[in-house]
Amino acid sequence: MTNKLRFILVLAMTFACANIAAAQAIGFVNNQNSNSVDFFGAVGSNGGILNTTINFDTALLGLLQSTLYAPLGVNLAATGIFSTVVSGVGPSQVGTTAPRSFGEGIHPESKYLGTPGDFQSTGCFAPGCGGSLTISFALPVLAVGLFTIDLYNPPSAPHVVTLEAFTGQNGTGASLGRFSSASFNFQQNAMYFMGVLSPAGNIGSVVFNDPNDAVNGDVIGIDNILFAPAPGRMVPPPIDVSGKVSVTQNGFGRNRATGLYVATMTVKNTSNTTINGPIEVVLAVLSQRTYPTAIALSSS
Ligand SMILES: [Ca+2]
Ligand SMILES: [Ca+2]
Repeated sequence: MTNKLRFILVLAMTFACANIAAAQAIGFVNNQNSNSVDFFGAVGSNGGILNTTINFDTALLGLLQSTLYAPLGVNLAATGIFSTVVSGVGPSQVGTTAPRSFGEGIHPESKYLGTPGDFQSTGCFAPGCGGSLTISFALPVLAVGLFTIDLYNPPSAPHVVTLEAFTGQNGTGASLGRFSSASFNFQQNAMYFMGVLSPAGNIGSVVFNDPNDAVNGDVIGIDNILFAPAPGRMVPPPIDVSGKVSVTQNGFGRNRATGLYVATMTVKNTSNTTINGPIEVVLAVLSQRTYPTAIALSSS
């Protein structure tokens, strides 16, 4: 077989952003009535655009599917009470201890993450009444936030929940900051927002943690996860660097075991400048009978 392939090479350039320092992130937890408003403003002033589509309203009731929002580049890993999608206004627990807050309003009836059990009057004291929700992103993001429902956290009987951001996925890498809930009683069913923003746009995941409240039996829900992709992490369009490289290829040889014709192509940087990856090689003008079935890449 003669070489009937013609190669056009396109290399994608990426901006030098591999060494972003783990700068401290900013928390939005202290203004119990307007955290989300502050968060919206900060996202905008940092050039971000919020994605507000994660509201669980298209989810099936029951066990949360971790890949439900995979098309958005979001993975959800839940434990305890946040493993379940339920429907309603919230846990509706009773308790009038001051200081009370309506937060950012009463949660409208809809699907959310929470326990399917009814603990309105009795409380829920078992270890499984707490839980965690780890939100990971395929590409690092600028900011993440969520609404809690029915949190009972007065100073006299604290049930502190936290939101911590990390540079890596699944709560790995460097911590960018850990933020605790405000000391108010948000029962019944008031929404309280907790958010975190990293100006470096390097949040790989956030971990929301609800320790079991064995004293008060408080249970909460989670709804409406908001996030903003990092503007600096948007993938730049590919740049044609064919003129900076040489392309050589040996002739096709037939592998008797597989019956496939195999060739090796070498791409060499012949310029005096560095070419940053990722690298794409585009094969063009393939004949109808000559096309690659598999391509393996290596570099040296
Ligand atoms: Ca919802
Ligand atoms: Ca509660």
